[in-house]
Amino acid sequence: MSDFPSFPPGFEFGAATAAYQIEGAAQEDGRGPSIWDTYSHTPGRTANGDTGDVACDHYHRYPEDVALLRDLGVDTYRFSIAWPRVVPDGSGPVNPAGLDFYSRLVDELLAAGITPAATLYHWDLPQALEDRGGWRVRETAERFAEYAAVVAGHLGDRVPRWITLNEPWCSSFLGYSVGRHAPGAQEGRGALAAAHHLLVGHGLAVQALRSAGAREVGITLNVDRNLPASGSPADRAAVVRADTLHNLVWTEPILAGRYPETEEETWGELITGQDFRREGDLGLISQPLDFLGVNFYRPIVVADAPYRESDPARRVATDNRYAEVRLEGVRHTAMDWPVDPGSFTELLVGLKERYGDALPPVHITENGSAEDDKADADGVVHDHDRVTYLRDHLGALRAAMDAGVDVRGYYVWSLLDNFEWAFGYDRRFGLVRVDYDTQRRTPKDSYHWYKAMIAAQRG
Ligand code: GBH
Repeated sequence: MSDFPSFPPGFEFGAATAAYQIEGAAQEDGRGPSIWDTYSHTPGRTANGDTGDVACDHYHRYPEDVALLRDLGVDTYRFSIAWPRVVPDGSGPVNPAGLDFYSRLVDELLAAGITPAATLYHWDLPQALEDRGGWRVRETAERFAEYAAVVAGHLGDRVPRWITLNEPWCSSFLGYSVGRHAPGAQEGRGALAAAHHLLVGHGLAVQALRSAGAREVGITLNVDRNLPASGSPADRAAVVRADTLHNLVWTEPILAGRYPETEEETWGELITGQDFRREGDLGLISQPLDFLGVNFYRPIVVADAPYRESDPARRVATDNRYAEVRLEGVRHTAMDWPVDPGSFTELLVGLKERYGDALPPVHITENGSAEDDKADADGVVHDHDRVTYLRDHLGALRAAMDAGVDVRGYYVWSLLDNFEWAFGYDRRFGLVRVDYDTQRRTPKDSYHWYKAMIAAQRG
């Protein structure tokens, strides 16, 4: 079919999910509580009070889900491991039943000819660690490395690809500054300390994974494409602050071994005189990676704006004197996110221009769209808009590769409709429809399209 973009031999196609969004079984087999259990069970935090208690019941239905992946024809599947299943209290005893679940999942994938790619942390911090300060304190990074060593020791011979953290921006800034993700804090220096300790945790986990013989190690970032609302110097300066907050805080230490030179103009006194950074941290954080995982959904248009909070003592770390502006003239998804595939190309080319040979090969670890799916009585969904989104973003990815960016693979978000964090079950990203009353899975048109696209590559 001529409207399929064509990719070089060896390019990998996959699908992605995350533990808390699909597993359910929140209290089974010794799993401890995570910050997302606490947060979602707190009234007013999630849409409709939705929680991940049951989610897609993947914990019990994983063989059916792996069968869907096999039929889809993917090369690889990205899932995440729930830290509180493996180490229920965040430190101390390991829970063999938790490890066993992931061991069975990995064996099921391998038997289906699918390469497992495991994320160690997709936001579900053991609550016991949050009670001791969470990512605000360095101890959490140390506990994370211990957990990484346990998991890698158990699965390292069967899982070739490891991702330390998923979108640490969300863990630090949405969790400790915006407050729209667990643990729901709204802080200034606490969020900046969390960002730093996530970076340290990443570095320590890379060491633990390497010692256990892990083959490919990387991290997944939600690098943003920030566009100025106008050509004015004020709006351009706002873009610099947005880039610092969203991107440079991660990419500079990880890829260039330095802190962003624009951090003072972005955070002022929140970042000056901080005491959470230690000698040697940058070396730890900037260890070479085998790949960079990039999640891309949409561009963000920013305009200069005043501080939201006039009292400097009460400013949070995301109060950076800019506002998001609606991008006009393009379609918006059910998340109200603008659809602009060209931004995907520009983001990747921009990363290559900035970091050159220091940019490792890239895997797109998430891309997809939430749409206002209408299911018929049989659960069938004709999600034309999602197909168009995927086709255009794969085309944009191909364009970035043509422009010299070394991209090795693409994971669609997501295999299944699932728990979309603060939006609960109201937003559907799946290629497969989930009926949450019956847990029936029904492939959508986008599933059939993705399957045909993958098959066409092998022509
Ligand atoms: C990714 O986050 C996640 O890795 C994945 O788990 C998620 O399901 C997927 O994308 C789709 O969202 O309006 O303040 O509540 C992408 C970044 C972070 C974007 C949370 C939406 C909501 C912020 N997402 N954000 S808020």
